[in-house]
Amino acid sequence: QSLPPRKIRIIGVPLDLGASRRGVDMGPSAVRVAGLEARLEALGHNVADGGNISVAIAETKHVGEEHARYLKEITETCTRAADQVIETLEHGMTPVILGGDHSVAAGSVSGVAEHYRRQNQKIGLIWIDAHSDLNTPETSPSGNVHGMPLAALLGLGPESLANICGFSPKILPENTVLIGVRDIDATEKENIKRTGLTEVYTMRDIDERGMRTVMEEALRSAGRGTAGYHVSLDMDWIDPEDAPGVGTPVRGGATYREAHLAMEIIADHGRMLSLEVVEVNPVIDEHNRTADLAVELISSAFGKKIL
Ligand code: Z70
Ligand code: MN
Ligand code: MN
Ligand code: MN
Repeated sequence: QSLPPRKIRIIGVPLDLGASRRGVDMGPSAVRVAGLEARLEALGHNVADGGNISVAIAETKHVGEEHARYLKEITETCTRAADQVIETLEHGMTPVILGGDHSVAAGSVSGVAEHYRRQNQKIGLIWIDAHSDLNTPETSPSGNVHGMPLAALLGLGPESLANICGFSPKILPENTVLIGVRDIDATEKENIKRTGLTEVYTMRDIDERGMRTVMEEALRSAGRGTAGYHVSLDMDWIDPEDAPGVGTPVRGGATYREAHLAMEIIADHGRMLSLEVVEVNPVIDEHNRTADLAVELISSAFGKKIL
């Protein structure tokens, strides 16, 4: 029925300072209410909920720099998330991070990278998203930090995020894969070239070559010469028909079936080091459908099989 049992720790990061639309701070609650812990335990895993990391709310803070709004508070939150992830891995547990907006990834991935760096190992990164999140404060059209975490992890900036855990970059371009992108700013296209990323699988690639081929290639690149990989799943990857409750809905996303298949293939390969699911927005969801889907996809990633 499932993978070898794992010890899993859930870490909630109710952060919404990185996005303009409010409400993704309620994402961790919605995913818990959808039954995450019980569903993973039903698969035979040992699951402990580590609660939420403390996060500032917009009403008590100043926007700060217009080109990277709330960067100071987001960096503080990401640093705490990185520490929690390191502590979780040190205890032999697999972190499951619940966002919050995608800027949390600048912390979670840093934590995973730091933990394996101490063992002289690299990690890979599977970034599954409608967006490429490769803006810097200089290129961002919005100033929203959730459009920047991948740039930070690859060492482009913003500097305070890029330097979490005291080293940069956290991952190499050849071990970083983007899956499902369909909304990339012109400036981000330049940044893709600057970083040397080659493993960018757009929705067109998925349509033309199929989910299975894309995933096999992507996992091979992320796994080459690494301890394994972190999976960062932005729920806006999935078509708004099936995932209406997300920070930034974009037409033309993955279907329910493609999304499950991708997670099942990740489970089959058995090399996922940590998982995060971000951008669930209960304020615009329909009866918690998007959070329910998040729980289903996490279950598939942890070995749930149809038969
Ligand atoms: C745009 C920006 C973004 C997520 C939207 C959008 C970025 N490229 N990321 N939703 N998760 O503002 O930088
Ligand atoms: Mn438990
Ligand atoms: Mn994103
Ligand atoms: Mn996105």
